[in-house]
Amino acid sequence: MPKFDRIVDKVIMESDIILLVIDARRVEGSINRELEARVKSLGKKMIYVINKCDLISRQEQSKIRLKNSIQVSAKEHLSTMRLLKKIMALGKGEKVSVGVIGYPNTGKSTLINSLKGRHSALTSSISGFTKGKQRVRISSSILLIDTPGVIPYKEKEELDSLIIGSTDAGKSKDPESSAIHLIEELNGKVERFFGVEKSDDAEETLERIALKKNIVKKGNLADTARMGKEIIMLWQKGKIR
Ligand SMILES: Nc1nc2c(ncn2[C@@H]2O[C@H](COP(=O)(O)OP(=O)(O)OP(=O)(O)O)[C@@H](O)[C@H]2O)c(=O)[nH]1
Ligand SMILES: [Mg+2]
Repeated sequence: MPKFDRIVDKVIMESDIILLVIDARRVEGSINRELEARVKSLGKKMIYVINKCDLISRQEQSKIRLKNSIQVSAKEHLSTMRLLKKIMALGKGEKVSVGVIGYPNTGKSTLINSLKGRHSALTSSISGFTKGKQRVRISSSILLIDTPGVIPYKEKEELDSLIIGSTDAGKSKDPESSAIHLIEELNGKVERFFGVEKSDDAEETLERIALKKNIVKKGNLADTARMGKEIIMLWQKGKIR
């Protein structure tokens, strides 16, 4: 039995083409390998849709190497028509069902709306928003199927999951260490956002940011847990980029 939702598994089985939606800010970390393996084992055609490209620089975009992928921004309608053409080419003019799968909050519903051109799949910045599958016909030959996001199940994926927003900042188990990792990984972006100097010690950076923003607890000590949550939230909302 696959380790993910039955609804998603059913959608994979009934689809001719799968769009695996991933987050451009964390390509490797937002590909669910179980899901990928399942699609491959069923011999389905798959396109990796690297979404939220508006949140990364052109230079970062050019560094991404992934076979059968396309970089888009569902929100800003960048390259979504190219994706549509790709789907039509794979479908060879026949009627096709296209399953849209991926982690929560990667933008599956937004992508469907963008492809349709009219709002018909509900979206939200809160992960886990889409509950059941939803079918959206976008043309006489293409039927898109929206799915609930597949929840990451491994603990080591907690940081990935926070970074792509599959786990809400508020639900982070350890916002302090996650924020510290995030500061390290983003290599200066957080420091730039808050206007503090970059240092090799991300823990200290987090403290300095908290003090600067006056996020303190008793005794005027930096409240790094609260500040950590705030940083993760700003990242999830695309404010820090
Ligand atoms: N910046 C940016 N934000 C995006 C893009 N696509 C989606 N979003 C945002 O990401 C959040 C999640 O979008 P949804 O479309 O609801 O994501 P989903 O994958 O359907 O999420 P679940 O239904 O919870 O699994 C929303 O706040 C969207 O506005 C994009 O291309 N760029
Ligand atoms: Mg959704």
